[in-house]
Amino acid sequence: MILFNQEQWHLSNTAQFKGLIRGEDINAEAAWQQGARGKGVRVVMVDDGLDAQHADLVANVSLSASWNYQFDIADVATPNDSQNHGTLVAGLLASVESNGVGGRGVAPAATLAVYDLLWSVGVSDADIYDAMVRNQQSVGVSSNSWGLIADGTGEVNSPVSTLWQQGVEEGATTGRDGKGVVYVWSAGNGGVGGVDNANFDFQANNPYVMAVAALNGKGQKATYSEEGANLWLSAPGGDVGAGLTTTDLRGSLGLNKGNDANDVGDADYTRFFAGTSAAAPLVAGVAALVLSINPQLSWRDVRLILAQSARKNDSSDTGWVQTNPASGQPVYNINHKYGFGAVDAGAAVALAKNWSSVGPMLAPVSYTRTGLSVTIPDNTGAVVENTIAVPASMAGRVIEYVTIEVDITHGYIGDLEISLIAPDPAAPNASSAGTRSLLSHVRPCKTTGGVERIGSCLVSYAPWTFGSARHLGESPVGNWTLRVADKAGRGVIAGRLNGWQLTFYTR
Ligand SMILES: [Ca+2]
Ligand SMILES: [Ca+2]
Ligand SMILES: [Ca+2]
Repeated sequence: MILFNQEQWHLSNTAQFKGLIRGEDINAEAAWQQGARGKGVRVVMVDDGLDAQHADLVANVSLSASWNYQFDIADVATPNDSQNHGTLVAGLLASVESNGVGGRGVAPAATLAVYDLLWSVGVSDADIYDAMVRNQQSVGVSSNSWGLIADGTGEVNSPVSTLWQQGVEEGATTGRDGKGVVYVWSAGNGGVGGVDNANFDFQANNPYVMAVAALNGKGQKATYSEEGANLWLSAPGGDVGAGLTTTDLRGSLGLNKGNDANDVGDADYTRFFAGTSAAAPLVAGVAALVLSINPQLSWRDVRLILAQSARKNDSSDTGWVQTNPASGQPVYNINHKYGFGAVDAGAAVALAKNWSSVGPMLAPVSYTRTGLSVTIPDNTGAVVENTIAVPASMAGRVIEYVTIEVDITHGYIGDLEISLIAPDPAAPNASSAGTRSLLSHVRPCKTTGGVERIGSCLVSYAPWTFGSARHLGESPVGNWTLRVADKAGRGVIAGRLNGWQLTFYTR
């Protein structure tokens, strides 16, 4: 038997491989030392099946709590060679510790269920909804390393059905006896060359999920990881040459077929899992640790704890700024590459122990501008601005998330830079120092094969809803400014801002 604890750098980075920097990990040991193991917490992973009899998983897997959407039975699909993803994710979440084999999951005593949705034949929108709400009274954390939108095109694609959105809202609102299911989502792997943005994905930018970006072994953005104002957290996701070590389909199936001298010697494991698919379950595991220490926490408490306890990784990066907190609220470090920073299990568990649950979420409040018809000149340097004044009657509210729906007609949206500027509480009549959310960046739109294609960006933002985590803890009161600029000459045609809507999710 071979133990891989020592090489799981995402848990404890001792610079055990070339190119790693000591300490760039999730600080798992500090959480475990406080007694947090994930015990009593059910974590559901929505994925493509699982090698449920794997020696390092079997003790934590609940088949009766799982669901196979192909056959509609409480079971897990028997994986084949093209369905190895779930087994990789599962090991990061909840590999059994101290069992003499393999490695450890972040939450090594959590109960693990898999909703076998991906690649299943005959999956419907109703199944996708079901995967968000099934057994919602018993599910603590829902770990999602998948998406309905292809990564890496720079396009936006509106959902054809709203059932998925209904599912996460319902699970967060009524799940777990009203405390809510904690939804964790991979931010996306389309970040190479700055093409994709996590905000071009209606799942990763939904108010009821936490989007997770990926770090390399130096604590910096993995090459593929997507940036976005909607990012909540970051976690190790590995990169070329330094993947994460986890369970693999046994024997010659999966990533490790037993014939790669660079992989681990036991073909039931691999050291080459990388992606935001790997980062998301690490955060889901930390959420399970937090809930095992304090089961009364709501989904919003967990999010606030993870944000406040996150570590400012890659601290010399110029993208770090601080929020302008409402009265009595903490200051958060934020970065479009990292959200609130690298998840810190030890700090999160410590904070969770004495956390006072925040009050209920108030009904979202929207402000809308319609019928604007403002011309966006083509690549002239001009910036179009429009402002929404949020009245003092909103004083006392504390922002937890903001969505921004824009209605923009344009010939090539890859040319557009779109930002939201929050009020500056120190200077109510000037917006220059308010927190900025970059919603859309200038990029080439591509085919899923990576070929630049003007036609891919012909779908206007008409409408498109962006999300921002970056105003957490701020007050909504004051002038919010939308800035739109066409900053490149592709597509030639001038565009038009028709309207926009700002929605505040607050307590
Ligand atoms: Ca083990
Ligand atoms: Ca294998
Ligand atoms: Ca243009």
